Amino acid sequence: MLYQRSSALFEAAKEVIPGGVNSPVRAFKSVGGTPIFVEKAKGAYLYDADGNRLIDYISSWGPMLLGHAQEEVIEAIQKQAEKGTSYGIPTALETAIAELVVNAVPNIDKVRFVNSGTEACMSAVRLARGYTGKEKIIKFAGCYHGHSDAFLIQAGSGAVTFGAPNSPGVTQGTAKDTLLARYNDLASVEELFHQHGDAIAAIIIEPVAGNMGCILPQDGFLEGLRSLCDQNNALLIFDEVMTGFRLALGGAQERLGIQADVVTFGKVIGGGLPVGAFAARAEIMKELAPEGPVYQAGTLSGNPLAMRAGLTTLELLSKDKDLFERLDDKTEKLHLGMQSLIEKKGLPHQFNRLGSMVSLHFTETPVVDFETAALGNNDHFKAYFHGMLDRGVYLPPSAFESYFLNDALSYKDIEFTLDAFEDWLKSI
Ligand code: KE4
Repeated sequence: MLYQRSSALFEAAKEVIPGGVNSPVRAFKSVGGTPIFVEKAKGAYLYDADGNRLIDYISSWGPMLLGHAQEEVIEAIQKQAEKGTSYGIPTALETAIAELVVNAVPNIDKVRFVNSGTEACMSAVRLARGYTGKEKIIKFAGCYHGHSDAFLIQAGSGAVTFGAPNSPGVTQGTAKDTLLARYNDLASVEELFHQHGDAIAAIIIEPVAGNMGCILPQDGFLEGLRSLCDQNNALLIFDEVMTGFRLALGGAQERLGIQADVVTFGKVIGGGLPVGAFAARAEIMKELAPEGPVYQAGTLSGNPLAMRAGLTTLELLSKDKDLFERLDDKTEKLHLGMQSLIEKKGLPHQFNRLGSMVSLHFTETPVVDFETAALGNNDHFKAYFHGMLDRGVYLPPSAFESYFLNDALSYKDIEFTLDAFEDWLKSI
């Protein structure tokens, strides 16, 4: 594949944007090489600056569940834009999408819209602290909840890729209120409650982790967190920025049958425009300004263009009952096809998959937490990433990311991907 124009665009970008990107993981630091620059996308395909067509397995890190430039979503955005793009004044549109979210997601009565997953998670923690009157939170090594200070304590995703789990600029004062546990290790959480019990406001967790690659909760783990929160009057926050409206219409709560107290959203809920949200029972949400004392605000929160993109997307999801089954089936075909090919090759490998989230780790050790995810052979991953990219398949440029399949992906695209994988395996 040719990348001349992307390389030139990257050089120009680096002159005026730190690292040439507006989000670190896009810079290909952990896989090496020059990041591609995209010119347009349609359905399951990206079209880069050099005219290469690439099958997209990141779907903008989750939002593009329906595929890129989905006709009804684009048309709805175009029509909404003619009415103006931002008012900073309430609209009926916000109520319409809020009603859809409240009806689709279990255990919530009210939802507040913001502009990113980071904002949603940051606000959810402030709300939990305000509601409980307690200060500490528990997060899990390798889970990523956005770049708010309280979370950049051995964060997953980009920060792990850069091998800098504690980011400079995060103060000790902040760090002391974030306690770290190990994913799938209930004893590590029990120990923290034993040490800090009455000071812990909440546990925040990705119910299915997607920032260490994809990692599933082991049997009893989430149930154990639920009872620890009940025993210690702490709130259970499900960060469903990735899993929300992806694992099921009702997200991980529906798919896994676990009740959270607060749920955060991003990605799919905005249909490709900047939207985050956090939601809970009325008795918790009433603490939020202007009803209650916990402050949270945003100029572009509930922005009509973003609300229209999100509402149209969620309406399409709600009407298409088979969509999640189709996504599950395509993801299973990709997983099992790759698995049989890599088994024949004899390369150490682990696949983790749930719904349309999947990841391949080059290790014999089952990947169940951050430590085991870090055992993956990154040289193999780099070769795999570039080998697939050169054969027209765009995977997440980090071993610590989940793939996100979208509904525009065809079975032919999956066959193409498996052929590319087989060809790469033969080349090493
Ligand atoms: P944003 O602020 O990036 O919208 O959302 C933060 C966030 C919160 N919670 C979870 C579970 C997330 O995965 C994310 C963001 N995900 C990353 C991908 N691992 C976004 C990609 C990026 O950082 O560029």
